[in-house]
Amino acid sequence: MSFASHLSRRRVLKTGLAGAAGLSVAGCGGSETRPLLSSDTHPSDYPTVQAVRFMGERLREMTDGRLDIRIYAGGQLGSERDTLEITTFGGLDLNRVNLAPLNAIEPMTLIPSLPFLFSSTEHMRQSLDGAPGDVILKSLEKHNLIGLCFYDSGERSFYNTRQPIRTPEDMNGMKIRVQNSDLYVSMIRALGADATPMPLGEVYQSLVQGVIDGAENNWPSYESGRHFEAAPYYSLTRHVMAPEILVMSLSRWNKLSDEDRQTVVAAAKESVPVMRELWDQRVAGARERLLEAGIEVNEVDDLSAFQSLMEPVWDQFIVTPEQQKLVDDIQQIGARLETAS
Ligand code: GTR
Repeated sequence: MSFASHLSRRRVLKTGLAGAAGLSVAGCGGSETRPLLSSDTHPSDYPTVQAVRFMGERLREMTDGRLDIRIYAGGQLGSERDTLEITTFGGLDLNRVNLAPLNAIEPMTLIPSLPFLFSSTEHMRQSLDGAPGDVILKSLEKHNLIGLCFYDSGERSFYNTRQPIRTPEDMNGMKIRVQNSDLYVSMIRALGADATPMPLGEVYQSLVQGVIDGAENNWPSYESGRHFEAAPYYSLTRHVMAPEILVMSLSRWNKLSDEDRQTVVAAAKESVPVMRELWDQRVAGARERLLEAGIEVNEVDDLSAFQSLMEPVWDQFIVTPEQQKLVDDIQQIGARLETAS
Protein backbone atom coordinates (compact mmCIF):
# COMPACT_ATOMS: atom_id res chain seq x y z
CA MET A 1 0.00 0.00 0.00
CA SER A 2 1.42 3.44 -0.90
CA PHE A 3 2.10 5.98 1.84
CA ALA A 4 -0.62 8.26 0.47
CA SER A 5 -3.26 5.56 0.48
CA HIS A 6 -2.11 4.43 3.93
CA LEU A 7 -2.53 7.99 5.15
CA SER A 8 -5.94 8.37 3.58
CA ARG A 9 -6.99 5.06 5.06
CA ARG A 10 -5.83 6.11 8.54
CA ARG A 11 -7.64 9.39 8.23
CA VAL A 12 -10.83 7.66 7.19
CA LEU A 13 -10.63 5.16 10.00
CA LYS A 14 -9.85 7.80 12.63
CA THR A 15 -12.34 10.47 11.71
CA GLY A 16 -15.05 8.39 10.12
CA LEU A 17 -15.66 8.91 6.46
CA ALA A 18 -17.62 12.13 6.82
CA GLY A 19 -14.57 13.64 8.50
CA ALA A 20 -12.15 12.24 5.94
CA ALA A 21 -14.21 13.66 3.12
CA GLY A 22 -14.35 17.04 4.86
CA LEU A 23 -18.11 17.02 4.78
CA SER A 24 -20.64 18.31 7.22
CA VAL A 25 -23.44 16.15 8.40
CA ALA A 26 -27.03 17.36 8.18
CA GLY A 27 -28.66 18.50 11.37
CA CYS A 28 -31.74 16.90 12.88
CA GLY A 29 -34.94 16.54 10.97
CA GLY A 30 -34.05 16.14 7.27
CA SER A 31 -32.36 13.29 5.51
CA GLU A 32 -28.57 13.25 5.78
CA THR A 33 -27.25 14.05 2.31
CA ARG A 34 -23.45 13.94 2.38
CA PRO A 35 -22.21 11.45 -0.26
CA LEU A 36 -22.49 7.80 0.62
CA LEU A 37 -18.93 6.57 1.06
CA SER A 38 -18.39 3.16 -0.43
CA SER A 39 -15.58 0.59 -0.40
CA ASP A 40 -14.56 -2.10 -2.89
CA THR A 41 -11.50 -4.34 -3.00
CA HIS A 42 -11.50 -4.29 -6.80
CA PRO A 43 -9.98 -1.68 -9.12
CA SER A 44 -11.98 1.16 -10.62
CA ASP A 45 -12.83 -0.59 -13.91
CA TYR A 46 -14.11 -3.82 -12.30
CA PRO A 47 -17.84 -4.52 -12.86
CA THR A 48 -18.73 -4.27 -9.16
CA VAL A 49 -17.19 -0.80 -8.94
CA GLN A 50 -18.79 0.29 -12.21
CA ALA A 51 -22.18 -0.90 -10.95
CA VAL A 52 -21.92 1.13 -7.75
CA ARG A 53 -20.78 4.11 -9.83
CA PHE A 54 -23.90 3.68 -11.98
CA MET A 55 -25.97 3.56 -8.81
CA GLY A 56 -24.41 6.88 -7.76
CA GLU A 57 -25.35 8.44 -11.10
CA ARG A 58 -28.92 7.25 -10.70
CA LEU A 59 -29.06 8.62 -7.16
CA ARG A 60 -27.88 12.03 -8.38
CA GLU A 61 -30.50 12.01 -11.13
CA MET A 62 -33.32 10.89 -8.88
CA THR A 63 -32.57 13.39 -6.11
CA ASP A 64 -31.39 16.39 -8.16
CA GLY A 65 -27.89 15.84 -6.88
CA ARG A 66 -28.78 15.62 -3.20
CA LEU A 67 -27.59 12.01 -2.85
CA ASP A 68 -24.39 10.69 -4.36
CA ILE A 69 -21.77 7.99 -3.84
CA ARG A 70 -18.02 8.41 -3.39
CA ILE A 71 -16.17 5.16 -4.07
CA TYR A 72 -12.89 4.08 -2.50
CA ALA A 73 -11.86 1.31 -4.92
CA GLY A 74 -8.83 -0.98 -5.10
CA GLY A 75 -8.92 -2.00 -1.45
CA GLN A 76 -7.72 1.49 -0.35
CA LEU A 77 -9.58 1.18 2.93
CA GLY A 78 -8.43 -2.33 3.77
CA SER A 79 -9.54 -5.93 3.43
CA GLU A 80 -13.19 -6.90 3.06
CA ARG A 81 -13.27 -8.19 6.61
CA ASP A 82 -11.89 -4.93 8.03
CA THR A 83 -14.09 -2.65 5.95
CA LEU A 84 -17.16 -4.71 6.86
CA GLU A 85 -16.44 -4.18 10.51
CA ILE A 86 -16.14 -0.44 9.89
CA THR A 87 -19.45 -0.53 8.00
CA THR A 88 -21.25 -2.29 10.85
CA PHE A 89 -20.42 0.55 13.22
CA GLY A 90 -21.20 3.23 10.66
CA GLY A 91 -17.67 4.41 9.73
CA LEU A 92 -18.47 3.55 6.11
CA ASP A 93 -21.86 3.90 4.43
CA LEU A 94 -21.70 1.33 1.64
CA ASN A 95 -19.57 -1.73 1.08
CA ARG A 96 -19.44 -4.13 -1.84
CA VAL A 97 -18.06 -7.46 -0.64
CA ASN A 98 -18.33 -11.13 -1.44
CA LEU A 99 -20.61 -13.20 0.81
CA ALA A 100 -17.57 -15.00 2.28
CA PRO A 101 -16.54 -12.34 4.83
CA LEU A 102 -20.16 -12.26 6.03
CA ASN A 103 -20.16 -16.01 6.69
CA ALA A 104 -18.78 -15.57 10.20
CA ILE A 105 -21.30 -12.82 10.98
CA GLU A 106 -24.55 -14.29 9.63
CA PRO A 107 -25.18 -18.04 9.11
CA MET A 108 -27.76 -17.46 6.35
CA THR A 109 -24.98 -16.08 4.12
CA LEU A 110 -23.32 -19.49 4.20
CA ILE A 111 -26.03 -21.01 2.05
CA PRO A 112 -25.29 -19.43 -1.37
CA SER A 113 -21.61 -20.06 -0.61
CA LEU A 114 -22.13 -23.84 -0.35
CA PRO A 115 -20.05 -25.75 -2.91
CA PHE A 116 -21.96 -26.98 -5.96
CA LEU A 117 -25.31 -25.55 -4.78
CA PHE A 118 -26.17 -23.69 -7.98
CA SER A 119 -26.37 -25.63 -11.21
CA SER A 120 -26.18 -22.61 -13.53
CA THR A 121 -25.91 -18.83 -13.64
CA GLU A 122 -29.65 -18.67 -14.23
CA HIS A 123 -30.27 -20.77 -11.13
CA MET A 124 -28.10 -18.44 -9.03
CA ARG A 125 -29.70 -15.29 -10.47
CA GLN A 126 -33.29 -16.49 -10.04
CA SER A 127 -32.62 -17.59 -6.47
CA LEU A 128 -31.10 -14.27 -5.48
CA ASP A 129 -33.73 -12.22 -7.31
CA GLY A 130 -36.45 -14.21 -5.55
CA ALA A 131 -37.52 -15.01 -2.00
CA PRO A 132 -34.22 -16.72 -0.96
CA GLY A 133 -32.32 -13.55 -1.84
CA ASP A 134 -34.72 -11.42 0.22
CA VAL A 135 -34.33 -13.68 3.24
CA ILE A 136 -30.54 -13.26 3.12
CA LEU A 137 -30.66 -9.50 2.60
CA LYS A 138 -33.02 -9.12 5.58
CA SER A 139 -30.93 -11.39 7.81
CA LEU A 140 -28.23 -8.71 7.94
CA GLU A 141 -30.21 -6.01 9.71
CA LYS A 142 -29.56 -7.50 13.14
CA HIS A 143 -25.85 -7.04 12.39
CA ASN A 144 -26.32 -3.31 11.69
CA LEU A 145 -26.25 -3.79 7.93
CA ILE A 146 -28.90 -3.23 5.28
CA GLY A 147 -28.54 -5.68 2.39
CA LEU A 148 -29.27 -3.72 -0.79
CA CYS A 149 -28.62 -6.13 -3.66
CA PHE A 150 -26.53 -9.00 -4.98
CA TYR A 151 -24.12 -8.89 -7.88
CA ASP A 152 -22.74 -11.79 -9.91
CA SER A 153 -19.38 -13.26 -9.05
CA GLY A 154 -19.37 -16.10 -11.56
CA GLU A 155 -17.89 -19.49 -10.87
CA ARG A 156 -14.82 -19.95 -8.72
CA SER A 157 -12.21 -22.50 -9.79
CA PHE A 158 -8.74 -23.46 -8.53
CA TYR A 159 -5.47 -22.16 -9.89
CA ASN A 160 -1.98 -23.09 -8.81
CA THR A 161 1.73 -22.82 -9.50
CA ARG A 162 2.44 -26.53 -9.95
CA GLN A 163 0.20 -28.66 -12.17
CA PRO A 164 -3.30 -29.09 -13.56
CA ILE A 165 -5.81 -30.34 -10.98
CA ARG A 166 -7.81 -33.17 -12.54
CA THR A 167 -8.74 -35.16 -9.43
CA PRO A 168 -8.98 -34.22 -5.74
CA GLU A 169 -5.77 -36.25 -5.21
CA ASP A 170 -3.91 -33.68 -7.33
CA MET A 171 -4.58 -31.17 -4.56
CA ASN A 172 -3.03 -33.32 -1.84
CA GLY A 173 -0.85 -31.20 0.42
CA MET A 174 -1.20 -28.04 -1.70
CA LYS A 175 -1.44 -24.78 0.25
CA ILE A 176 -4.49 -23.00 -1.07
CA ARG A 177 -5.39 -19.42 -0.17
CA VAL A 178 -9.01 -18.92 0.81
CA GLN A 179 -11.14 -15.97 1.84
CA ASN A 180 -11.68 -15.44 5.55
CA SER A 181 -14.45 -17.97 6.04
CA ASP A 182 -14.54 -21.29 7.91
CA LEU A 183 -16.67 -22.75 5.14
CA TYR A 184 -13.87 -22.25 2.62
CA VAL A 185 -11.32 -23.68 5.06
CA SER A 186 -13.43 -26.83 5.49
CA MET A 187 -13.95 -27.13 1.77
CA ILE A 188 -10.20 -27.12 1.09
CA ARG A 189 -9.49 -29.57 3.90
CA ALA A 190 -12.16 -31.95 2.61
CA LEU A 191 -10.31 -31.92 -0.72
CA GLY A 192 -7.07 -32.97 1.02
CA ALA A 193 -5.30 -29.62 0.74
CA ASP A 194 -4.19 -27.03 3.32
CA ALA A 195 -6.22 -23.84 3.60
CA THR A 196 -4.52 -20.49 4.19
CA PRO A 197 -7.00 -17.65 4.79
CA MET A 198 -5.64 -14.25 3.70
CA PRO A 199 -6.94 -11.00 2.18
CA LEU A 200 -7.06 -10.78 -1.61
CA GLY A 201 -4.40 -8.07 -1.68
CA GLU A 202 -1.75 -10.47 -0.35
CA VAL A 203 -2.36 -13.33 -2.78
CA TYR A 204 -0.11 -12.29 -5.67
CA GLN A 205 2.96 -11.84 -3.50
CA SER A 206 2.27 -15.06 -1.61
CA LEU A 207 2.06 -17.01 -4.87
CA VAL A 208 5.30 -15.48 -6.14
CA GLN A 209 7.11 -16.19 -2.87
CA GLY A 210 5.78 -19.73 -2.63
CA VAL A 211 3.96 -19.03 0.66
CA ILE A 212 0.94 -20.63 -1.02
CA ASP A 213 0.68 -22.96 -4.04
CA GLY A 214 -2.67 -21.79 -5.27
CA ALA A 215 -5.96 -20.05 -4.71
CA GLU A 216 -9.46 -20.09 -6.14
CA ASN A 217 -11.43 -17.42 -7.92
CA ASN A 218 -13.43 -16.46 -10.99
CA TRP A 219 -11.85 -15.51 -14.35
CA PRO A 220 -11.99 -11.71 -13.79
CA SER A 221 -10.30 -11.78 -10.37
CA TYR A 222 -7.72 -14.33 -11.52
CA GLU A 223 -6.86 -11.85 -14.25
CA SER A 224 -7.13 -8.50 -12.48
CA GLY A 225 -4.99 -9.59 -9.52
CA ARG A 226 -2.41 -10.89 -12.07
CA HIS A 227 -2.39 -14.18 -10.14
CA PHE A 228 -2.15 -16.04 -13.45
CA GLU A 229 1.45 -14.83 -13.90
CA ALA A 230 2.56 -16.88 -10.91
CA ALA A 231 -0.10 -19.62 -11.02
CA PRO A 232 -0.73 -20.52 -14.67
CA TYR A 233 -2.74 -23.74 -14.13
CA TYR A 234 -6.46 -22.95 -14.02
CA SER A 235 -8.59 -26.03 -13.37
CA LEU A 236 -12.32 -25.66 -13.93
CA THR A 237 -13.86 -27.12 -10.78
CA ARG A 238 -16.48 -24.32 -10.71
CA HIS A 239 -17.02 -25.29 -7.08
CA VAL A 240 -18.62 -22.12 -5.74
CA MET A 241 -20.95 -19.53 -7.25
CA ALA A 242 -21.33 -17.31 -4.17
CA PRO A 243 -22.46 -13.83 -5.18
CA GLU A 244 -21.22 -10.40 -4.26
CA ILE A 245 -23.40 -8.23 -2.06
CA LEU A 246 -23.82 -4.49 -1.56
CA VAL A 247 -24.52 -3.52 2.04
CA MET A 248 -25.26 -0.22 3.73
CA SER A 249 -24.57 0.68 7.34
CA LEU A 250 -27.73 0.68 9.43
CA SER A 251 -26.62 3.88 11.11
CA ARG A 252 -26.55 5.81 7.81
CA TRP A 253 -29.78 4.15 6.71
CA ASN A 254 -31.45 5.38 9.89
CA LYS A 255 -30.44 8.94 9.02
CA LEU A 256 -32.22 8.81 5.64
CA SER A 257 -35.82 9.89 5.13
CA ASP A 258 -38.27 7.17 4.06
CA GLU A 259 -38.28 8.60 0.58
CA ASP A 260 -34.50 8.61 0.32
CA ARG A 261 -34.38 5.01 1.56
CA GLN A 262 -36.70 3.97 -1.24
CA THR A 263 -34.56 5.86 -3.72
CA VAL A 264 -31.39 4.13 -2.49
CA VAL A 265 -33.03 0.70 -2.80
CA ALA A 266 -34.40 1.52 -6.26
CA ALA A 267 -31.00 2.74 -7.51
CA ALA A 268 -29.30 -0.38 -6.11
CA LYS A 269 -31.83 -2.67 -7.84
CA GLU A 270 -31.36 -0.78 -11.11
CA SER A 271 -27.62 -1.37 -10.93
CA VAL A 272 -28.07 -5.17 -10.91
CA PRO A 273 -28.91 -5.75 -14.61
CA VAL A 274 -26.23 -3.20 -15.54
CA MET A 275 -23.70 -5.15 -13.52
CA ARG A 276 -24.78 -8.48 -15.02
CA GLU A 277 -24.19 -7.22 -18.52
CA LEU A 278 -20.79 -5.81 -17.60
CA TRP A 279 -20.00 -9.03 -15.79
CA ASP A 280 -20.78 -11.32 -18.70
CA GLN A 281 -18.60 -9.17 -20.97
CA ARG A 282 -15.80 -9.12 -18.41
CA VAL A 283 -15.81 -12.90 -17.94
CA ALA A 284 -15.63 -13.48 -21.69
CA GLY A 285 -12.88 -10.86 -22.11
CA ALA A 286 -10.82 -12.11 -19.17
CA ARG A 287 -11.03 -15.68 -20.42
CA GLU A 288 -9.87 -14.70 -23.89
CA ARG A 289 -6.99 -12.56 -22.63
CA LEU A 290 -5.84 -15.25 -20.22
CA LEU A 291 -5.84 -17.93 -22.88
CA GLU A 292 -3.85 -15.60 -25.12
CA ALA A 293 -1.42 -15.00 -22.27
CA GLY A 294 -0.76 -18.75 -22.33
CA ILE A 295 -2.33 -20.06 -19.13
CA GLU A 296 -3.12 -23.77 -19.10
CA VAL A 297 -6.84 -24.45 -18.58
CA ASN A 298 -8.32 -27.86 -17.96
CA GLU A 299 -11.62 -29.53 -17.13
CA VAL A 300 -11.46 -31.98 -14.23
CA ASP A 301 -11.75 -35.74 -14.91
CA ASP A 302 -14.85 -36.42 -12.86
CA LEU A 303 -16.67 -33.58 -11.13
CA SER A 304 -18.65 -35.98 -8.94
CA ALA A 305 -15.40 -36.96 -7.17
CA PHE A 306 -15.12 -33.34 -5.98
CA GLN A 307 -18.84 -33.06 -5.26
CA SER A 308 -19.08 -36.12 -3.05
CA LEU A 309 -16.24 -34.85 -0.85
CA MET A 310 -18.36 -31.77 -0.17
CA GLU A 311 -21.23 -33.66 1.50
CA PRO A 312 -19.73 -33.48 5.02
CA VAL A 313 -19.07 -29.77 4.45
CA TRP A 314 -22.77 -29.18 3.78
CA ASP A 315 -23.61 -31.15 6.94
CA GLN A 316 -21.16 -29.12 8.98
CA PHE A 317 -22.60 -25.76 7.95
CA ILE A 318 -26.34 -26.37 7.53
CA VAL A 319 -27.28 -26.49 11.17
CA THR A 320 -30.60 -24.66 11.57
CA PRO A 321 -34.09 -25.28 10.12
CA GLU A 322 -33.98 -21.76 8.60
CA GLN A 323 -30.79 -22.59 6.72
CA GLN A 324 -32.24 -25.93 5.58
CA LYS A 325 -35.35 -24.19 4.29
CA LEU A 326 -33.20 -21.78 2.30
CA VAL A 327 -31.32 -24.72 0.76
CA ASP A 328 -34.62 -26.45 -0.07
CA ASP A 329 -36.07 -23.30 -1.64
CA ILE A 330 -32.98 -22.76 -3.76
CA GLN A 331 -32.97 -26.40 -4.84
CA GLN A 332 -36.65 -26.15 -5.80
CA ILE A 333 -35.88 -23.20 -8.04
CA GLY A 334 -33.15 -25.34 -9.65
CA ALA A 335 -35.55 -28.26 -10.15
CA ARG A 336 -38.16 -25.99 -11.76
CA LEU A 337 -35.56 -24.60 -14.13
CA GLU A 338 -34.48 -28.10 -15.09
CA THR A 339 -38.05 -29.23 -15.81
CA ALA A 340 -38.66 -26.13 -17.90
CA SER A 341 -35.58 -26.71 -20.06
C1 GTR B 1 -13.55 -11.93 -5.73
C2 GTR B 1 -14.63 -11.11 -5.09
C3 GTR B 1 -14.06 -10.26 -3.98
C4 GTR B 1 -13.24 -11.09 -3.03
C5 GTR B 1 -12.25 -11.92 -3.77
C6 GTR B 1 -11.43 -12.80 -2.84
O1 GTR B 1 -14.11 -12.78 -6.69
O2 GTR B 1 -15.19 -10.26 -6.03
O3 GTR B 1 -15.10 -9.59 -3.34
O4 GTR B 1 -14.09 -11.91 -2.32
O5 GTR B 1 -12.88 -12.70 -4.76
O6 GTR B 1 -11.18 -13.95 -3.19
O7 GTR B 1 -11.02 -12.30 -1.79
